[in-house]
Amino acid sequence: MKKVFTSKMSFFFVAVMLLWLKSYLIYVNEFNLDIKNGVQGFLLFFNPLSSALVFLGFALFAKGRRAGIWIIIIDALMSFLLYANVVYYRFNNDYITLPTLTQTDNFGSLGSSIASLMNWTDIVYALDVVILIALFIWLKKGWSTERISRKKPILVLIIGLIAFSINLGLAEADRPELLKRTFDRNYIVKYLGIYNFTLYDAVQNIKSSSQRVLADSDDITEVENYTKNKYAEPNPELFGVAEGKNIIKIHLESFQTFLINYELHGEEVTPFLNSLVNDPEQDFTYFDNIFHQTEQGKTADAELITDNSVYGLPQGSAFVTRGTNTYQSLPAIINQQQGYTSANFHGDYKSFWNRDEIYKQFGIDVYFDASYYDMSEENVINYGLLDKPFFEESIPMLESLDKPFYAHMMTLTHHHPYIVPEELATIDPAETGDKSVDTYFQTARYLDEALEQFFNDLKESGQYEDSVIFLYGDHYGISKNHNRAMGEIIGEEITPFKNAQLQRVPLLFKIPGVEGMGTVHTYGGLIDVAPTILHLLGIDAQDYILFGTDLFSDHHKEFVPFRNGDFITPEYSAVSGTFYDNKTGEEIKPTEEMLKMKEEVLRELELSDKLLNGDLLRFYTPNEDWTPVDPSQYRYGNETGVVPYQLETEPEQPVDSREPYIIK
Ligand code: GP9
Ligand code: MN
Repeated sequence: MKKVFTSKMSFFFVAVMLLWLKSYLIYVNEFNLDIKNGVQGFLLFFNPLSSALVFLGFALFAKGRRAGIWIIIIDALMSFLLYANVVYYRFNNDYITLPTLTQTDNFGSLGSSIASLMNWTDIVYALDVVILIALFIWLKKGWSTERISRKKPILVLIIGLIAFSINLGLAEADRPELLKRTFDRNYIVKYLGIYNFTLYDAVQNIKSSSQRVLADSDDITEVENYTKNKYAEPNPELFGVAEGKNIIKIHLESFQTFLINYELHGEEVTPFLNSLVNDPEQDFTYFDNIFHQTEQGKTADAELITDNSVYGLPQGSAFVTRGTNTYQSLPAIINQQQGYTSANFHGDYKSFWNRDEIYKQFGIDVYFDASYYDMSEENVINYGLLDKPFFEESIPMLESLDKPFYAHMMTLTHHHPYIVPEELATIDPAETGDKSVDTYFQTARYLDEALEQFFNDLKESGQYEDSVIFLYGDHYGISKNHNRAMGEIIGEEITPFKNAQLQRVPLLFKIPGVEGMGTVHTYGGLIDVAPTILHLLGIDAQDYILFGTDLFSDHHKEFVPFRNGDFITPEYSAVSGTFYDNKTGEEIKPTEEMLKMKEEVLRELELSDKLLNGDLLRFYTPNEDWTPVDPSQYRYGNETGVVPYQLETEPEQPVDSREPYIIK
């Protein structure tokens, strides 16, 4: 027995078999790869083989015992990559890409999230490495010190590459242009496996950095032609109605539309938000067919999309990978056109999502990050400050801003894994047995209460009546991984069609002097926010490169691209290449027109990527009034010796002794 394994080749094959088996088991158990036919099922099983042969095969070039050590090292690294993806996937329903990896700040802050995503049973995923090490130690003396003939590793690599070619050939036959159209990472993992996906992702990223170097001023023309052609003229009745009004933009973390008017245990989950939607006296206009369109960048994508009307990138977060680009962002436009001061409020530290860098490019005047708030232990949970103290402490900061202002309040407590201290929970959890889903309703309730408190405070401080207030959900809170529990909540099976419909997020507007329009069913996305705001202020969106259109315009284009190339119109939805009738949810055969629409969606996404990857706005001048934003003019953070922003008035109750405000 021992003799069999002392052969380096046998040890190698044991390692290959174990890694192959483990990878396949993980694909099946952990990832939701949506296998549609026999070829896909076979490839899912087959794809780890070539990676195991090729990567582990390199170890065979080493001499004697070292070959064994290298096999173990490479195997451990590949296992680590695989497991890191498992943990990442459990939360994000997605795979790790190079840009998300370089965002170590973000990973670090995930803290409690990461722990809650790991199970003790995951130990089985390390068993193969343990077996290899044990085997290696057991074989210690018997291991031959000779270098095996080079022919063997070369043969192994050739076999590995042949296996890969067969794999790729079958994949391309089942899914043409798999590697060209990279909107959906799930496909690449399904067909080629996680290891090849990681390599592919690295190559893609190197390519995109070279895109900036290669881009020139001609490239912007193509984008400009597209967005100008898509532009929708303003609704004359609303154009300029909000000129000079303060704007308060409220980011509802992880808030999906299904929560509106949803009842759990016979109780409304979000009675306050429901009252804004249902009570005409509140004068809100509620859009119930808005989709989030975000990707891996999550919150950061939602911020990017709403302020710039450009899509996030298919991989990673543009906030990080395109953080030094030139932008012509809403805060800068309204500052230059109408003298608006812009401020972001958020109970997390400024470096998260690289905000402290990219906000400078957006021309955001002040960033009230965690360093301005009382972050003592009882106030903080999960990612940062609880929403109630957040809103409460924000009031004096808001009051201190030069008017008119554009204030972006970003909530945080309603964030996975949806933890709310017992004493703050005012609704019982749901009872699906899926923890994230069950407590989702409790943090949603807490957010709703925090909002009510904020609205009351705004009224008291005289900031409510005359301000534009708009609220939006940033992205989904319950991912596909929780389809079983979600099915129980919604009372129907979550099919791919239904899942797409669940990507709705609420969007609500209150515009001073304009009667609330109740519930409006226009289809749109977060991409449409910036042009809508510009037109309310009386600034024509036409001058700027914006991929969305004014939601109040009669010419608004009602197709909503998702970042992965899926899209939704009022009549039908295109999900993973299949078309569905919105009314029945049944599959339909696409008409010419639908296929054309699909091409347009892909083109729009491609142009948006081109704009960001080529940093093309550096070549664009919107009009003669435009002054490029100078990032060196901005500085954020309430640190000693730094005077980032001076409040006009002393807040009534200074927060502890940390000198949170610098008083003029
Ligand atoms: C962190 C917060 C959460 O500051 O905005 O971001 P998300 O995880 O939703 O992208
Ligand atoms: Mn978010």
